[in-house]
Amino acid sequence: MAERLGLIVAAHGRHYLAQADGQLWQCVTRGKKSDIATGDQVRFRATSLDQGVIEAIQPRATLLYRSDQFKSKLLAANVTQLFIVVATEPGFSEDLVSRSLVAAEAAGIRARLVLNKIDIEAQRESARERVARYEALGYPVHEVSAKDDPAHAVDTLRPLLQGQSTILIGQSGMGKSSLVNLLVPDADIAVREISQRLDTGKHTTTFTRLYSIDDTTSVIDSPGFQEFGLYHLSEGMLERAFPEFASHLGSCRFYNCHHVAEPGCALLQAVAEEQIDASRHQLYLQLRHESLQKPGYR
Ligand SMILES: Nc1nc2c(ncn2[C@@H]2O[C@H](COP(=O)(O)OP(=O)(O)OP(=O)(O)O)[C@@H](O)[C@H]2O)c(=O)[nH]1
Ligand SMILES: [Mg+2]
Ligand SMILES: [Zn+2]
Repeated sequence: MAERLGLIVAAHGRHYLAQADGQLWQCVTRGKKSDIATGDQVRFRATSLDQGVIEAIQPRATLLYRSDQFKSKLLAANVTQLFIVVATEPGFSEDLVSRSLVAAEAAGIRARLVLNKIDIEAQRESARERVARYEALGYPVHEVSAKDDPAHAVDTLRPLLQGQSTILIGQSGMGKSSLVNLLVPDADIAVREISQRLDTGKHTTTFTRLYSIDDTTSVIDSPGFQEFGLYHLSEGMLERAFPEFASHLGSCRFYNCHHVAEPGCALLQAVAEEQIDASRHQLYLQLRHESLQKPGYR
């Protein structure tokens, strides 16, 4: 049977749903390969009226992924924009937000923060203070309440989606799916359909799902995560993933400075002078440490 070109709209284990020719195809890979991500364009061969075998992945514009010492986990392919969704309640981890931002920078994907649940007054001011730090670094912050003021949430976020492939990521319970349901007409219906076919059906999101809004606009909902390993990033990639480091790089005494404890390090100097937040430099050191644990690196 003829090969078709499809867009992967859901990935669950080694099962993939491809959208092609106006329908969904349940696809598998050959052998044990599972290196396909939601957002990938693939070539597949139909094996029945709605099933297929993936033959090849088309070249990717971007690839977002996490990794630890042993394996990497693909989040999504070809996304152009990351919405990091945080909430007033439950509280969010700044470590995870910062790691998500580093991942976005390293992948060449623009990032924004969405502070959801601003209707919860008790935590509102402290959450605002915590996201303000990221705003100061140049990442836009958008305050919304999916529940209390859905119209405002749509007015705020919908224009930002146009022409972009946007993924919403964040910890469980922040409101990613609630926002996707507002931004994508009929998203809940689609989720139910996919849940049946991929055999899940819980409230919390268990797989990454892409919704096409029009030819150039899509939105991806993803499961909440607790960890964001970045073992795959080299030292050189790491130092460039912190935008506030940029103006200091190249000014260190040693051209191959690691910015750990070297004399004449411009980054350490900037930290001492409080031009760079010490916690951001600390994260750089931590991520550098992690990437050096990886067997085979360097
Ligand atoms: N008070 C309040 N609750 C909200 C708001 N948005 C979402 N919630 C609630 O927060 C809970 C979690 O929302 P979800 O949209 O499922 O969160 P999620 O980020 O998709 O979570 P995972 O799929 O587990 O990663 C639900 O009970 C929502 O009703 C909001 O703006 N205000
Ligand atoms: Mg969800
Ligand atoms: Zn240095």
